[in-house]
Amino acid sequence: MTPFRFIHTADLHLDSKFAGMKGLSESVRQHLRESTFSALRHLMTLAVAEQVDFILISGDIYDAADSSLRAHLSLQAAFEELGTHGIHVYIIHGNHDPLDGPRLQIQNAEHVHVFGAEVESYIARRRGDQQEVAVISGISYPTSKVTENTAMKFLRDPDSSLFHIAIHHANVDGDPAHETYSPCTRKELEASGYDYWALGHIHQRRVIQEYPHIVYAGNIQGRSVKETGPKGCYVVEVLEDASLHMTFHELDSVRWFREEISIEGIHNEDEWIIRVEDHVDTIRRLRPGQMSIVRWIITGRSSLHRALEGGHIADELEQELRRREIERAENGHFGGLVWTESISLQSGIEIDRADMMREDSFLGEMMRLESQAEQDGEFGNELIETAMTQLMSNREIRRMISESSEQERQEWLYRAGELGAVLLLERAADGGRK
Ligand SMILES: [Mn+2]
Repeated sequence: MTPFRFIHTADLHLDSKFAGMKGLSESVRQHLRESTFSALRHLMTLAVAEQVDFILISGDIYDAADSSLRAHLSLQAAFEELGTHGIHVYIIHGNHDPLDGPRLQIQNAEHVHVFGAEVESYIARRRGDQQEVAVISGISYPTSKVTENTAMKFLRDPDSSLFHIAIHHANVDGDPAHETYSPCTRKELEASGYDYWALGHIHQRRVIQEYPHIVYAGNIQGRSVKETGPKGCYVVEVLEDASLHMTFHELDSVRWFREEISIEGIHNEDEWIIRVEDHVDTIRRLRPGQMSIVRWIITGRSSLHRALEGGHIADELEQELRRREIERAENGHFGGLVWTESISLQSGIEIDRADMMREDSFLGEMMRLESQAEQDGEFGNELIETAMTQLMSNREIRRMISESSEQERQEWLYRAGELGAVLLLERAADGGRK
């Protein structure tokens, strides 16, 4: 087999708006809005440095169907640059940028191949000697909702000995965290005869299996606290003996973190503030050249919990931490910026939960219910639904609940349990036991 190399990337979501972010100053917001474009520039630099023969983009190039002019022009400029290096680009559109959207058409230059609404195939060549190296098949979303299993439309040519690549924007094995568009199974892809499934749609990168390779490249820039950790693309080398060598390359310029800080052993507010500040500095040292966004998750049990739960200190610290970073940004220091997305209280009072759960009391009963809900998701959902019946008449609250993740609902339950315990214990201390 003739050796060659390519980049597999997906879900660029160019010009993402980061609309849900609170408390940003104009300059920090601007910097954040730049991040998807920076990641695109990093991708281009990498393609040239790695001398790849071609790039595959597995859908959701634009964040919105009516892509901005800026997103469109950036992409055109990037592709033109690739052209000057003889690097071809193979693109499909996904649910965020379907073919029927009002966006501007990507110009079909000689080295830019945009797949249509039915499976099409191209023969890819090696850059230098123009040897044929691979057959690349792909299909774009005609509309934003594709509920049919379009993977079944990919048919490998049985007579061709070339390496076969399928580019697809799909949900393999029904990942519940993403819309089940183009649903298909790992087994179906494995049986298809293709050598490499270059997948997009799921933003968490993952090599589902090897030989044949079924791979999600993940997105190139995290877009929310649900997308933590390094984001980038794969450089894939196909060697003479048909073995594959894959290397992940970071491309993101803003990185998301969920960082746990325990209040264990801390009993006053000043100590706690110092502990949080220390964590901020740690992240800053970790990422001196880039911006980081962090959700601080306060865990553990100590007497400090009542102060955190009852007062404004967490809110005030959140604002103070943001104010400091805004000041850094005003002075032009975006490298090492550590933005506090939020401080999430998941700490608890100093109680022995196990003890309390055995108690024959209202509190004990509440703890048992909460614990049961933690273990049984369906029961938990029912509990939340019952508890929220009155609130459900509010449209905004209905929307929040329907869009919440399993993890968020678990966190609400836990918080509710802790808050209930604080209130009940206070009542007991005030009168009940006298
Ligand atoms: Mn996407």
